[in-house]
Amino acid sequence: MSVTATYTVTGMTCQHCVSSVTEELSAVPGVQGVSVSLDTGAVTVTSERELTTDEVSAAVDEAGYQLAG
Ligand code: 9UX
Repeated sequence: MSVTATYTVTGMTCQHCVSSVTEELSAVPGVQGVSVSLDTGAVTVTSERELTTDEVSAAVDEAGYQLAG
C-alpha cells in the first residue's frame, strides 16, 4: 500500500531549496518518493504509511522552510 499526499511549502526560491526539502522529506521513515514544484510550492510525498502533519511539518522546518496552512 502506498499513500500520496500533497502539501504546500512556502519560502522556496531556488533549486537548492528544492533539494533541501526533498532530502529532509526523503529521510522521514516510510517515505518512498518526493516531488517538489518550485513554481507552486506543491510538494507531493508518497509513503508506505500515512504521515502525520507534524512529522511532515518538522521535516520541512528542518530544511528551513514552512508548511503552509
Ligand atoms: Mo539559496 Mo534557495 O539561500 O533558499 S537555497 S535561495
